[in-house]
Amino acid sequence: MEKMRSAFVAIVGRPNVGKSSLLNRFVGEKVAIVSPKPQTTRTRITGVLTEGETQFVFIDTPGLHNPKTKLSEFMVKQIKDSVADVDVAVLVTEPLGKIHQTELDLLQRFRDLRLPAILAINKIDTVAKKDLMMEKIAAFSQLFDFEAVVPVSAMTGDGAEELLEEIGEYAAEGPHYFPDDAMTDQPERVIVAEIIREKLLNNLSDEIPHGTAVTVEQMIEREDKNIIDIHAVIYCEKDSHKGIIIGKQGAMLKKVASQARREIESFLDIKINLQCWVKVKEDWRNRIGVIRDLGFQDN
Ligand SMILES: Nc1nc2c(ncn2[C@@H]2O[C@H](COP(=O)(O)OP(=O)(O)OP(=O)(O)O)[C@@H](O)[C@H]2O)c(=O)[nH]1
Ligand SMILES: [Mg+2]
Repeated sequence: MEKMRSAFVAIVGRPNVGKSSLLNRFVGEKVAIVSPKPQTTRTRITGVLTEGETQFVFIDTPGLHNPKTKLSEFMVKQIKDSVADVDVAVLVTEPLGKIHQTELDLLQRFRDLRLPAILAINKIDTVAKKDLMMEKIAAFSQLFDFEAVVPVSAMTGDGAEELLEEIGEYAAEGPHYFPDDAMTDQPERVIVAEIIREKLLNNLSDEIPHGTAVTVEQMIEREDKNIIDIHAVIYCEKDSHKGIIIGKQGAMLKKVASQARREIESFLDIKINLQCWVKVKEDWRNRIGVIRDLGFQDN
């Protein structure tokens, strides 16, 4: 019999570079929400892929940024902790643009931990001319001795196999820590809440969705019917935000809820009845007690 192997992999990088999209691409299912807005991911999200004897355990992280609230301090700590105990890190970056201070900070972290790192240049579907991308690769390679540099597109899947192969080099002999058919360690309730938050990010402008948190208070399957009643609460920071989230005659909330319902139904593979309430918790992102209550805890 072949030996069992596993690889723990931290996916890190700046906000919005496509870390969660890559995770979803590897796992083959949407286990992390994705949006065009930076700072979408707030916690460490584990995605699991088992291929033959090798189990990959990916840890998706919030994008590294300069924290401005207690919530973002928590997010930044999640990133630092996530690289502490893995076999390899994947630093995700975009093909163009300069190298940012936060990326230099991550490289320093890899050095401190003597952690092997692979550079993934994501979104290559967006660049027609590859020479500027080559410049960025050269600049990064001068700064750090990467184990490999892999151009990839989480969107089209180009390069994903190659990247996985490189990551597989760091699999160590050892048991599989998750069942072979597992895709994530997140409870269903959390995924449901995240799907609702994704629809808020996609439908509302700038600051408002960043100040929202979603919790699922109730998720109960009816005895007689194939239907689940879900009660969710959307927290926001101000009364004025509450008005915008609800919208004219409830139009915005209806839109968000119906988009979320469709996706939750296909995720759970059952009909659902989704009720969303909007509540205000002033300045919650700066209140430690509140962010703990909302499930942001160190584990
Ligand atoms: N064109 C293109 N867009 C991509 C690709 N990968 C991700 N995106 C888009 O980039 C945006 C950000 O993607 P995410 O996966 O949420 O990025 P992230 O790094 O997880 O972001 P944070 O969680 O905020 O740190 C979304 O609009 C994605 O659809 C890609 O390969 N090509
Ligand atoms: Mg993300």
